[in-house]
Amino acid sequence: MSRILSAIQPSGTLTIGNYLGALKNFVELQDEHDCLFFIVDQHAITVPQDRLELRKRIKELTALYLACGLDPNKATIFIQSEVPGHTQLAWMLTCNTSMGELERMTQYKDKVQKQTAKGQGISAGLFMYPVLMAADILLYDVDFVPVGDDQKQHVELTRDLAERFNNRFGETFKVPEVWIPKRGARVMSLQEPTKKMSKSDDNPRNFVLMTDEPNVIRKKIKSAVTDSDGVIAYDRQNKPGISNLLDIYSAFTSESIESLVARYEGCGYGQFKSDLAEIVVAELEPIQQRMKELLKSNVIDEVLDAGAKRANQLAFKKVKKVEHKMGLGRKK
Ligand code: AQP
Repeated sequence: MSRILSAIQPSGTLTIGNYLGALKNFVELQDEHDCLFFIVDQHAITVPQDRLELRKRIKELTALYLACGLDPNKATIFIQSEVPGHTQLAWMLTCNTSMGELERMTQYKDKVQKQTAKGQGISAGLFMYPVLMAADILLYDVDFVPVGDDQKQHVELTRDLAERFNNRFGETFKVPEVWIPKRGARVMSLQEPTKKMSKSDDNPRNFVLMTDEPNVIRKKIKSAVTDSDGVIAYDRQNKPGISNLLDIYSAFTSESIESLVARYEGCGYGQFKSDLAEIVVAELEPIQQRMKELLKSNVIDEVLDAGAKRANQLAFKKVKKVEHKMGLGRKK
């Protein structure tokens, strides 16, 4: 059975971008693979976070994982900071990573721009983010890493670091493959469809949150930016707004883009948006209901305790192996 790992930052309430690019696929993968799904709170603090908000979001994200259908009997669900092996391995990998490799990371460059625009400084943690992510992955000998398009470059760096380490110190890490979902890999902002939908975006009209009320969802989708020619066609370059909505529709329903375009031929954007809004509401409402129930129960703590226990067992072994290979500590 192959092993799969993926994680989400509790840096805001999840958007339908995170859902379609990550969470929805996790649920399908857990039946056939040994899955580790976790919450990367140490990644979230690479940009400033409010302490109490962060705690709340970690719990809500766990509830959302479970409400979307992740089953703790099939998948290991845990919080990154409760498994010290992640930062231990990250340091050892940092010492085998060049500054140039990290400077090339697109997400780092984007985040620097965002932070600068907000008048906030750039932490060294933001720069090191991809190495911590590589440690997250390499600790567990995973076969596949399912991620949205935006994280592909980070997984490629992980592969380079693993290969370099194996060449220098002998076979230590499994080199993971990136797994990009067929649909929903890159959901774009509703108001600025040439940029990615992100949970930490300052403009709430740019995203639909997993916890948005039905009427808020309807309003956001109906006011999504399109174009003036009124033809429902897929053209990312020239019609980014409607193409993004087609992608979202297709990812929610699994209906192909070609079939949607044919079915909506001659229809206006208004009808299309209104149908899409109802599809999104119908999928999110039951998830929101389950999430509320879970947040009132003890289930979340039980799941996270069990998950941390298993993840720590796996991580400890790998950290010891890497320390040994690099000559750290004493030989016992
Ligand atoms: N717009 C997106 N479309 C498809 N997939 C996406 N993902 C993120 N945005 C989209 C996927 O969601 C998973 C979790 O991402 P993350 O929280 O670890 O970090 P991120 O990629 O930086 O996501 P955000 O929403 O943009 O967070 P912030 O705003 O905090 O930076 C990943 O698998 C990612 O590919």
